[in-house]
Amino acid sequence: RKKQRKRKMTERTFCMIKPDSVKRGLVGEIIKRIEGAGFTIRAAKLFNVSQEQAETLYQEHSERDFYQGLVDFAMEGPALLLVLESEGAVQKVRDLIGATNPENAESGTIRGDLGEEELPRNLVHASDSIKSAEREIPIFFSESELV
Ligand code: FUP
Repeated sequence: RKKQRKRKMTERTFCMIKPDSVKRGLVGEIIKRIEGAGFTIRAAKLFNVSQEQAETLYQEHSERDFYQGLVDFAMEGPALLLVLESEGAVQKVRDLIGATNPENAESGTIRGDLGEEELPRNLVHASDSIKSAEREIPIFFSESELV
């Protein structure tokens, strides 16, 4: 039935409130937007990302000229790591965050409203697919850390 086809699946996605956000004191504002959009927080920890974790997270970009800067940035200070759950969570959190480059991100989005610096300093990371979420969550969380 039409109604059933339209129903979105409950999904989990990985989200990282990056070191620039933590340094700028934007954690509360960003969490407020995440909760306001209806996500359930399944895991959260303030964490110093290791080199191995940063390299693994961004492995798809390893041949790009911005890769080293991106890895260094992920490690430059604590980040708030999250597992978020909602119907259609992967797309929903990406809509909330906005375009990769804050300069191009629409107002109303986290990057559009709060982004003030140049790439890679774009405040938040979120998985781009369910497959990515399933790969990224275990880089940072063990099963027992998910509530
Ligand atoms: P997004 O999924 O929106 O985070 O963007 P991408 O997967 O395309 O890029 C991952 C990260 O690489 C971005 F968060 C920032 C960084 N990046 C740069 O530093 N320079 C670029 O030209 C593109 C991406």
